[in-house]
Amino acid sequence: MYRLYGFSTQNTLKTLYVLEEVGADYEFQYMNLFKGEHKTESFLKLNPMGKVPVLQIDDDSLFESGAICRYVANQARSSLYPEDKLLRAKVDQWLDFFSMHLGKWLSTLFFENVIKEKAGMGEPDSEKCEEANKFSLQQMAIINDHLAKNKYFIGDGLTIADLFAFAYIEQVETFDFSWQDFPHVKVWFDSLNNRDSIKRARKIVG
Ligand SMILES: N[C@@H](CCC(=O)N[C@@H](CS)C(=O)NCC(=O)O)C(=O)O
Repeated sequence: MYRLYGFSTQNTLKTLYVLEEVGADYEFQYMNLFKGEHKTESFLKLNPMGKVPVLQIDDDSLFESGAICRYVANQARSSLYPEDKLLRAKVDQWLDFFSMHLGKWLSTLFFENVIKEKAGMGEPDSEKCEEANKFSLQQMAIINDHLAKNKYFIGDGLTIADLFAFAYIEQVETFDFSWQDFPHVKVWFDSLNNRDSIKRARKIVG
């Protein structure tokens, strides 16, 4: 059985979506980041960066949400991480795209507009928001074109790329954002939003 240490934000949610989608046997350990539970000596042994998520696997553990998503899908021999090498590389391509580009910008907007207020960290930084907004809109247009031609990120089959992307994109629901220019992303978003795995995972983090 796995144990996932996590919080209620996108990096944990990605991994929960994959665990739920493959029907993995796991328990969830909520880490209250506002109370610094991720900086204790025992947690730093699991992830020296002091960040969540961390997946404990018997006496071993894994950090970095992308690595966790790949491992869980691989262990389950799930088509969420296809065996074909090129399809697998395409899944990796989208995971990298979201970590390095669109997901990073959307997470900046989420942090500035939502987390800062919750944590009493002051007002959003307007320069950071402006930059993140500009790149988010440019890159949403790129995936809107892609999803106009593909039901999911990799053609017709759901993969971890969709679940990973969804965790970043759902953050737009928490701040001022219009779907108007991104109708194909919205269709894809709604189809994932209705999945039982996503609903179950959300209940777990509360
Ligand atoms: N690249 C890491 C990022 C993990 C990360 O930044 N987690 C945040 C929560 S979403 C965290 O633990 N922040 C607490 C901190 O940095 O002190 C991943 O994908 O797992």
